[in-house]
Order: sequence, then C-alpha cells, then structure tokens
Amino acid sequence: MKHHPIDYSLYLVTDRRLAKGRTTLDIIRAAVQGGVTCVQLREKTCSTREFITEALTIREFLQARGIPLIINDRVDVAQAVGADGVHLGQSDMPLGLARALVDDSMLIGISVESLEEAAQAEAEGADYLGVGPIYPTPTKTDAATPLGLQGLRAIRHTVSLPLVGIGGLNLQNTAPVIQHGADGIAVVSAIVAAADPEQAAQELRREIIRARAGMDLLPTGFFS
Ligand code: TZP
Ligand code: MG
Repeated sequence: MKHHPIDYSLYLVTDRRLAKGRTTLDIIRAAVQGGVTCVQLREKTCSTREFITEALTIREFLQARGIPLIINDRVDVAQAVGADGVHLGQSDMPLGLARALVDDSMLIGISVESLEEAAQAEAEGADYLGVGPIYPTPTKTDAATPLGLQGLRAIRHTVSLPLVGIGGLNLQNTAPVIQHGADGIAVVSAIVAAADPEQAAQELRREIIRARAGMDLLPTGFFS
C-alpha cells in the first residue's frame, strides 16, 4: 500500500557542501517554514552512521509536519530509518532489486536523463521520476547534457508518472518548467545556498502556484 499521494510541487534536495556552515536540519527547518512539500536527504560524503543519525532526526521533524522524507542513493538507509521513499539514479541499485528489498509502502523515485530512461523507469514500476538536468548546473558535475524544456515536454507526453524537474532551477525559470509538464521542481542551490532559505522556498512555492494558475487560464491543448 502506497502512502496518500505525495505533493511534489517544491522538492528540496539537500547538499551540506552548499549550506554555508548551516546544518542540513537548519536548512530543512527554514525550507519547510517557507513551503517545501517534499525533502530528499542527499549525503555524498558522510559516514553511514552519521547519515542514519541525521536521517532519524530529520524524519522525526518532517513526520510531525506531514512532509515526506526521501533518501538519496541508499536503499538500506531508507528502509532502516523508515523513510517514505528512496531516490535512485541510473548508476545506483536497479529498481527491481530495490523494490524487492523494501516495504511495499516505500516510494521509489528514479533519475532519468532521457526519454528512453523515462519510459524504462515507468515500465519497471517507478513511483515518480526526477527529470534532468533541465538546465546546466554546477551542483552536479557528472550530470548529462541538459534536456531543456522540449526534452521535458517529450517525456511528459510519453509517461504518466509524476515528474519532478531538476537542474539549474530557480525563481526565474520555474514557471516554464511547470508549464512544460513538470508536477514539481526540485532544487538544491536555489534553497540550500540561499542567504535566506525560508524566503527562497516561499518565493519558489508562490511561483509554482502562479505558474499553475496561469496554465488554467489558457485554452485546453495550448501546451501540447
Ligand atoms: N540531479 C540532476 S541535476 C542535480 C541533481 C542532483 C543538481 C541540481 O542542483 P541545482 O543546484 O538545483 O541546480
Ligand atoms: Mg544516486
């Protein structure tokens, strides 16, 4: 049984290396106050023990506020801390093997960098897709060639899973990403590296709502 549907609107992906001395929990607190709807804990450098300790604290904080926690890369950590989901890239554990290890309720998100990867992840039973990079980004140095808005739209027309755009997203380019078919936007630096992460999250959330409202005013089929 899956959880109630997740709101992917504003999806925070953490990165302690960009947090300017603030803890990941500091950033998450501010971002939740500002209106993020989903949090992915992404730890690329700390020990497994530290990852788990941090994840337990963050899970407690988020659970009390009804915000889902998704763990990056580590199926074992996600399962151990009772996270809502795990997020896997194309070089991580294959989806089918991960599915066999976790509780039925665990969401599995897959990063896709092409239409082919998107179709495959949907066929294999992913719960949602991270689609990107949409734009170039210094945050992930091994990211593929950017998909751009047209790449996102092509994936939107091919799969029916929730799509979360990622890569180089900020207040200035959020609206077109929503209008090209993303159910939400995922950001690292636009919140984690912001001088005021709460304000940054609040502005992004408002922009997403505004972009959706703008779409409602357009005739059906305008974006197809
Ligand atoms: N996956 C594709 S791009 C990216 C990840 C994790 C990094 C996005 O970071 P930013 O700072 O929001 O561009
Ligand atoms: Mg990964």
